[in-house]
Amino acid sequence: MKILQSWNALLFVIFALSTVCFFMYYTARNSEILKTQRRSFTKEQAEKTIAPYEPSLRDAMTASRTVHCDEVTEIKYQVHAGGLSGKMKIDTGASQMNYWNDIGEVFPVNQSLTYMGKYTTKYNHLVDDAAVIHGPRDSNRVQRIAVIIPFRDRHSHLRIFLGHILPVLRRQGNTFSIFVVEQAGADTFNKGRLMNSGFKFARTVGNKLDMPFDCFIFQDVDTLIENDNLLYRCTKRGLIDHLSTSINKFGYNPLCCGMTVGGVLAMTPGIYELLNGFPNSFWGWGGEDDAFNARIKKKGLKIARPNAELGRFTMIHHGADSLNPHNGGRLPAVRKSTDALEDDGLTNLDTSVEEVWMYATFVKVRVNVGTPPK
Ligand code: UD2
Ligand code: MN
Repeated sequence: MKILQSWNALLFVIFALSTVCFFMYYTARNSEILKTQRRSFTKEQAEKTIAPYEPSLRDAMTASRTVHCDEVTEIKYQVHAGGLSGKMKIDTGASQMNYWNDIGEVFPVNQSLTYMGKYTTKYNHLVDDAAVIHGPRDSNRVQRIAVIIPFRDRHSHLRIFLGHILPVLRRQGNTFSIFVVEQAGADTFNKGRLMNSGFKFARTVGNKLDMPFDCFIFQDVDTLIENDNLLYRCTKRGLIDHLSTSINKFGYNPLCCGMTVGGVLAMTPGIYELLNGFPNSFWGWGGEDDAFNARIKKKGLKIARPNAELGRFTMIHHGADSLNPHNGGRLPAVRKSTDALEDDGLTNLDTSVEEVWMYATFVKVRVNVGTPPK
């Protein structure tokens, strides 16, 4: 009898243990399923987002594009099958894909472009060149994006930036052009004038190509997207998208960049025009972005921001540029800037395009922005 009892006890223990084990296994398995689902959800979501672009994305995934320039015969884009890739490795070292060397400098389009408003007739070289607009061209469903980069003497950054952004823009199925707007000469840097000049230039080129841009992304050359799930596009009608909301330099703290508009900012041309672009009157480092922010508030427009995870960016480490000294008067200037909103910006822009180069993957525009007041 005793033996029977201890057998019963043993069986009970075994039963209890296996129940516990099964329960643990079941929970673990479920959470594994959950994990997988979460993962595949992200992927599905990604695929859904790029669904309208599918045929051309497929092209992009398999294609190497032939660019009609003498020096360049072929550029190969590496695109991950399956679309977006989520968090990306940021390599700010020199080992980035060597787009810069691969592409070389392609013919200057015109040496003597004069005032921006008048140059269009001289622009026939650009008109049917496949190098200007990349990605799907086939339908009016796609958003055509102009990336505008203010630039001078940051070639190492530009090279890293291009190596980093081109696969992202491809992978995301975007239709895009990249305009590097370089300030000519050695006067103090004026980012606002470069933005306005780049905008006007790209707008004219887009119209000339009969492919007007629907979305402008104003982009610092040193600021690199970290999370490929963040689409490089204008997301919602009527809103301005501030993409770079959390930046390594500020410990990814959204309190830093979640209130500013520096780094990477996207909007439709209509909104940019409504804001009269950036003020032209800010010379040197600082203030032009805050003044732009003040314009947005003044016009009662809203800014959309991705969450801190999606909006992660790396700013390549850099020091101060000798030709971009701090603008000492920027704080009062920002405070006053909205008074002059209608008179200081696109409406009174008096810059001129000096030279234009076509590269296989971007257009470089060198602009004479004038000189700062003495
Ligand atoms: C902040 C802002 C930036 C801008 C600037 C003040 C963020 C995340 N960034 O960046 O958007 O408003 O302050 O003006 O808030 N550049 C050149 N050559 C030069 C100088 C500047 O190419 O000699 C270009 C380049 O694209 C650069 C950008 O201008 O990324 C902004 O200048 P910055 O990087 O020196 O400014 P930073 O990092 O303080
Ligand atoms: Mn910077």
